[in-house]
Amino acid sequence: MISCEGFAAKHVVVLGLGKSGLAAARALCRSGARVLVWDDNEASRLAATGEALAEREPERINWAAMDALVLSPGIPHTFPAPHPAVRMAKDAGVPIIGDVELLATAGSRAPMVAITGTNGKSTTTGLFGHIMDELGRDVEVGGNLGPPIGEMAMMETDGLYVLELSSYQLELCPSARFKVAVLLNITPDHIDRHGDMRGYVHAKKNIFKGQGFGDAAIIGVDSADMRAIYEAQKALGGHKVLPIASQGTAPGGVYVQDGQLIDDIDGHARPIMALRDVPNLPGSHNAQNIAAAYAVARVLGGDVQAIVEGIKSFAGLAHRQEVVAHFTGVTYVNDSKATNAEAAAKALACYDDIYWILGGRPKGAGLDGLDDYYPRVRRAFLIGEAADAFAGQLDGKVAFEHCGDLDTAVHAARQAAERSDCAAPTVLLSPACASFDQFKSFEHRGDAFRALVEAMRVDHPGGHIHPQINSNEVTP
Ligand code: UMA
Repeated sequence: MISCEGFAAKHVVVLGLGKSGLAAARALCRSGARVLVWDDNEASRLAATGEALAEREPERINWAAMDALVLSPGIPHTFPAPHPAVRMAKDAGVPIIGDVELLATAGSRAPMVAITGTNGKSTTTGLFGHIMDELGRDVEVGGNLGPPIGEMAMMETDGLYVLELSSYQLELCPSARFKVAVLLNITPDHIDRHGDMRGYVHAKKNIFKGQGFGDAAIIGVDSADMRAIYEAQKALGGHKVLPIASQGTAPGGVYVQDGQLIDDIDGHARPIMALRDVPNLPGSHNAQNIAAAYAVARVLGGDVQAIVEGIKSFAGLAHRQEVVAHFTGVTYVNDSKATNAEAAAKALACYDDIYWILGGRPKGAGLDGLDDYYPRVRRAFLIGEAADAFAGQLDGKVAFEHCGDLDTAVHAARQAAERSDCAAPTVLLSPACASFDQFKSFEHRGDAFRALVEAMRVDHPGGHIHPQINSNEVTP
């Protein structure tokens, strides 16, 4: 657990008792801070009763006597409206920080690598953490994915913190200085929390804020907007700035061309590996993640061959195009994390002859933008609240059937796939929907898919079940 000695004997309010807040409160208490906690949700407060944390409603706190407010990432401090406690803290001049600031001020001399971006940050973080692990580096991987910051261990100079950071977290860590900061891409997301796209981009760019001589910024340049961010960072001088690209070249950086990963960091473009040798990270979206993780490992002095071995041995992340099993000629893929059409598109692009399980609680524009992938889909199996709407969108384009629930859909998809004359059919759970109509979370839905597939496979002992990837661990 991180030590927050700088907060010893300080009065700190922790708002939000979810994953991040609870871990922060525990770390602060252990470091001798005088901690008051609050959560607006009674159930969350009840869940924390065994923790012996002093609860106090924000209205009853003497804010003038407080030294900091530690805000959970999910709690708004600007848009759409600041939480009342934030207003009270601001009026009293109390600094508002997040858990990343606790790590940044913890006094560990282990460098921090931070990874952000709208898409791919979890995979890049997991992959890079795995590479470092394979290279024998002492790593702590966590943040927005995996263990919360407060639960991370204190490390010495030879350790390395590998942090996936959200735009929310990047707004509340004013002292953080990242040895390597990665910004993969930015497309509209979380606009409600940042006011507009400018606010979102501004939050993301905080990742570079504390950097100076000896640090490196690695920036995806696949779009004009991202290229502009790259050029602006380069113009600042001081830190090293490297481009990465999954489409087109990136002189002085790392890029993917004709399926090959190219390293041009030293100005001598050389092919490093074929991406087809990384079966657990399929698709062009993963090309950028691989380029980024490779670039960070190289910047930190990793041996090229060892990095390549690390990339090849990465098992992937749970619920993201996770190969669950292969039997009777059918491959089963769990992509439960795909909660919208954009995410589902990435999986649909990777396989031919797809038996597609989709549906759940619909989001935004439903299946808009997926038409190009329909020739790959042999049949769709609809579940959950979105079934009728999706049937309307698929009508005349893809054969489909209403299955109601996941259990029925998995069995129907299996039967259809096994009876097909396709050489390598894939049963793909990529729902393009939230899970909350039938499951607690996308993890719960993905686990249910795995359990159903494993149960079916009992009749086919010749097949292969891939070991489950632990969703709480980022490094496998
Ligand atoms: N709460 C209040 N008042 C409010 C709002 C929330 O008291 O007005 C309380 C809730 O009752 C709840 C707690 O705050 O008990 C939840 O806090 P939180 O939403 O920050 O959730 P945590 O469980 O602490 O999880 C957070 C991140 N959540 C968000 O950013 C929304 C987790 O990222 C992260 O894994 C975790 O900290 C550990 O660092 C999740 C996420 O969805 C995966 N992230 C977004 C994303 O990836 O797009 C950014």
